[in-house]
Amino acid sequence: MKEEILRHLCKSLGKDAAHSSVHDWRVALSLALRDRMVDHWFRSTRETYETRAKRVYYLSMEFLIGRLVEDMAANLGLVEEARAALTELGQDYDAVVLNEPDAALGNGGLGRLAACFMDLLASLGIPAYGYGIRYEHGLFKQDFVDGRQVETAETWLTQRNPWEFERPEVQFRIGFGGHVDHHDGKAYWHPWETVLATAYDTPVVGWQGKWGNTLRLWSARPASKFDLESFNRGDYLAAGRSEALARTISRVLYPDDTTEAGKELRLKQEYFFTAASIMDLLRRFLSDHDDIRELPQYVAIQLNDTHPAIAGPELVRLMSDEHNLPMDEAIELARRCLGYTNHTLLPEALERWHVGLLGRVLPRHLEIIRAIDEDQQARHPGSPRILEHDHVHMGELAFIMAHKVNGVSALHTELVKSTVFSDLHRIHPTRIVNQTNGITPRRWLHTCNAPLSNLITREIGDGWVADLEKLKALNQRTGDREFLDAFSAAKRQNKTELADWIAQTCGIAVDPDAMFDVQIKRIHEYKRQLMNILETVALWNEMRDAPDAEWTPRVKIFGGKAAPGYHVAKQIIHLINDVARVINNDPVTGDLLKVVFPANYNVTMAERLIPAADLSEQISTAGKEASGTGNMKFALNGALTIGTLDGANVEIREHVGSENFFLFGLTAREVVERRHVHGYARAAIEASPRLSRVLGQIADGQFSPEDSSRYHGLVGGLYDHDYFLVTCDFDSYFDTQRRADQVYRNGSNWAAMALRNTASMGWFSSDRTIRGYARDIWQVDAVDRAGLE
Ligand code: 26Q
Repeated sequence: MKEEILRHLCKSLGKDAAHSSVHDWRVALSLALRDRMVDHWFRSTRETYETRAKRVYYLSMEFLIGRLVEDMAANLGLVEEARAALTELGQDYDAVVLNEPDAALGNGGLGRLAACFMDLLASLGIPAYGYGIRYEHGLFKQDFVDGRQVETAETWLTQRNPWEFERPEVQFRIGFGGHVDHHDGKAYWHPWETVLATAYDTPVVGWQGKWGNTLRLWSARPASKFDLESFNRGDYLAAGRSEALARTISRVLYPDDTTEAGKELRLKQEYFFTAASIMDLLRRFLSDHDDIRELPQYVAIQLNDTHPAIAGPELVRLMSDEHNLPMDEAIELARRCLGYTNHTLLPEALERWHVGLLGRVLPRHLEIIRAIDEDQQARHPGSPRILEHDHVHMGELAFIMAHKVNGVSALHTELVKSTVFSDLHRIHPTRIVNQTNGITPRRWLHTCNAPLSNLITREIGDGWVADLEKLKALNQRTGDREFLDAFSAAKRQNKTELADWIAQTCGIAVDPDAMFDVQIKRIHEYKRQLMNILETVALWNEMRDAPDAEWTPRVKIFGGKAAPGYHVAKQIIHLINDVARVINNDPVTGDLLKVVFPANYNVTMAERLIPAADLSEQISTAGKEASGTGNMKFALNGALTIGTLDGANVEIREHVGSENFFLFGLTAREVVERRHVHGYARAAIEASPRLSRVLGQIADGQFSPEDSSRYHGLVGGLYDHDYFLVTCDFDSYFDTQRRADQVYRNGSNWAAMALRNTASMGWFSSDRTIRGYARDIWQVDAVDRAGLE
């Protein structure tokens, strides 16, 4: 390893060890690790090719990967070797690892899920490709200026990316706009502009390095530096046009995690990567099959939400326009290849495109979508329309073009059946299935939490890393005082390290013995960070009223970004920072209560915070969070959850036991009923002196003396249209928090409950999730190559 690192430093980077920076060492180490992956990777590709195995294609606009060095080293079993090599070379391994920028090619849950799936597909030996966009700028960087969120461009690619292989020979021409000619019963699309999609491949090697898949990300290039044909015709503008489009199309990730109404560039991004991926997989298929009708036997395509839903019409277009299949047969063939995962019920997040826009950008696809719509009507008269009110509904399109549609938690799937897709569900009663989300135990326990991970391995061996259900064995230790102490000590160590980091990055001193209460996720009204900060103020009030009472010291930790155009979410950030400033400087409460909100929450920060959390905040309005995956990461790392009956919380509670979960709040059904009660929010506020007091303080400017009306709008909104029922759940949330306080004060009981959580979370490995997809949707075999030689 030492020699390989030195060789890369010299031969690949052209650097002399004596004059190398941390960055150089990190790139050299990454290249050395990548070398070790390549053999596994080639072997897997060869085997898939030779056995003509069915391949899975996971299409996702987002892959929220984070850092890779530790992950790759862990999967290859090379962590100790790498550490030793760098140490012998006089370098600090930890500093080298920290030098890597996060690959933040995603907004949140959906993108992180795609990254976890890539790990599991490789670990289970399923031949698979992830397809996405190689954004030049990932999710924006967040700073706070006077408590307000300020965004700047993220720059992960300004440094060399050592993991990827550029594939200049893999290129597809992607057309946009223009017109369609019809003659002799055939359609000919003449695009107005064209860009080239070129591939960058990152090898993804699974646990113990036995199998490797490819994450192929597309980057846009001008179709030719100066489109010669147009230039010769004297059409200088056309020649420049494709160059301008190529420069923007893979430039930046859209930072909204709910649909932003009909942005043309977004539609072009979606088509760009979907079309390139479909062309690529068809080319691969046709290189060793003659009959395109066999496609469904060899290809399973999974759509991560509707973002790649244009894959349906694109497949139909290629099969009918280029391979001359009849339209209805093309539709049926495409359907047998496609699966669609729904991640949201929020009406504003369901993608729809104006027909004018879609027809302008993709004229042939609009014709095909109309044909799909007619085909569906002919087979199922009265079926919901894909095209309605001048809009193309991507959810309906994805549903109709997929042979299976899945929700991401049991509750969510039931709601998918009974709400957004109820009519389609009636027509296709076996199409919707559930696949509860999961997380990779490698990143989210083994790598991110060394103290706990080592303790578990000492106790039950290391088999749990590949088979998380083995954690169940820890249930026998919940009465073992010595083991509980060791379990608490591991948590304590993580908390001490986090406290040091908080002191350094935020300048706030926190007590590692206080309860670390963490809410980290995108800032959204439905996720109710607002309720959390209101409860914080209420607690502060009561501590000040009786500072000598028996309190449980707390550190409230927040992390998360708001979409740049989401005004209310940005106000909530501002409020949290304003409240933090006041509370953290209050000598009366002192160490009893601190509020910490480090800027720029990302995967790396999650890896730091989750192992150190005592309490996990999963407090969304019931029925709104499709699943959540952060909730799983916390419980696995021995945090107790305070949460509503929403998304996967329901299943987590069933697995860990209701006595080890702090439940509060209205159910999804009660939420819907309550909204029908006239003036429900005002009534809830008036019935709660505690909440009225807090809202009064915020509205009066107690936390924003320099601008006392700053939160009039936010507080007024709660009185008048508290759509997410912060007011209705507030008292029950506050009381449940106090119950958590009491349990925490009795430390040993808390530790036993936390251990039950860790021990019971095996089912939430994405191992189980991927096996479910393989069995119910893709019809491929999971071969456990991790255990094979
Ligand atoms: C769509 C169109 C235009 C611009 C942006 C978007 C867009 C981008 C990202 C819409 C939605 C998203 C992301 C959604 C998401 O992350 N959903 C989460 O998915 C997780 C994995 O299934 C669930 O656990 C979460 O509950 C769900 O919120």
